[in-house]
Amino acid sequence: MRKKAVLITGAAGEIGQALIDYLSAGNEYTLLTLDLQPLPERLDGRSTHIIGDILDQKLFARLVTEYEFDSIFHLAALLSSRSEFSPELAHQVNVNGTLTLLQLAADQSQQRGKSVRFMFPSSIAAYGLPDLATKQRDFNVREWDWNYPTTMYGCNKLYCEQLGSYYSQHYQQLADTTPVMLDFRSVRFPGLISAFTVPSGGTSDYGPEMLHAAAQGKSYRCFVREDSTIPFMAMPDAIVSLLRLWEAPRSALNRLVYNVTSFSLSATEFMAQVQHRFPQAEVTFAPDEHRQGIIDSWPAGLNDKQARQDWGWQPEYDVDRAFDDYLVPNIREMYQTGVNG
Ligand code: AKB
Repeated sequence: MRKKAVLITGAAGEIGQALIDYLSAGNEYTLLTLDLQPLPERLDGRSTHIIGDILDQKLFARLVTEYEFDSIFHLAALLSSRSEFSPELAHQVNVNGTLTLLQLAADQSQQRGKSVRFMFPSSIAAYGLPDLATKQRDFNVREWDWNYPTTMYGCNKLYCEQLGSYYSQHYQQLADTTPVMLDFRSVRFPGLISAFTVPSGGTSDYGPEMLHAAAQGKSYRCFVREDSTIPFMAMPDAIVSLLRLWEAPRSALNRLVYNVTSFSLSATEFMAQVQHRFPQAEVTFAPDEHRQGIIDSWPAGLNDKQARQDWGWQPEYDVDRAFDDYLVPNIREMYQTGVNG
């Protein structure tokens, strides 16, 4: 008899760690987590953790004999800046890895006669605006606007959204019988800011890096221009959005991919928020031409009206609450005590 479990890939990453906290809280779910890295010690005992590669087909062949997955949170990915250093590797991890998981979910949906719910975090990187004038004019983009990514990561995210839609709506469309298809759902995240972890390999990282540097009394060289504006969100809201969409009845959903956002800030405004809480914070601006190009191509804001309408999305943390109630108190405590989370 196979064990029922919720699978989380990329579990040692920022979203993964926060998601494990939430999902393990009520002891309601058996979690199987996968990552190339071990989980931090504080998450010991919360899941069965496997150190492994999402490109390892043999690993998955073994896992499906042991587990039946009700849901999969497929978080593993190489982020936008990292992906530009090795685009082909990024494609393998971000696209081939997702394809393997979709295939697994499709097979398991058929075997158990019930859809596996497949949660996929997408990103503002799926957008590509042509110039700053357009970025300013079309400030809050809708899901179908400007889907012309300029990064490998953005191309991968956009294509995997399409793959997910295919597997959940048209898979094996010429077969004699219609298979039970998986249930794919995705949110396009803005830049995420966690109090407990610092991102690596992303391009929105300057926000959280600036804050974490200030909290440690370190100076920070920001790699984008002062006026660079993108949307952000505090990590608890990111997790809640994933979970709300996960729990929503299928009949309520008018799309498979939804924008979610909380607040938009320019890099100067971000710095002002940080310096308001950490007056000694030293920030200089030394834009990197290439990373700047990526940020300029991303939207300044997201229109998340459809998520609000269909499944009641509403961020809990606006910019002030994010800094005052979540980020700053937790970051201060973490760097004072050295205790993570
Ligand atoms: C990145 O910067 O690559 C990510 C993202 C916006 O998806 N944080």
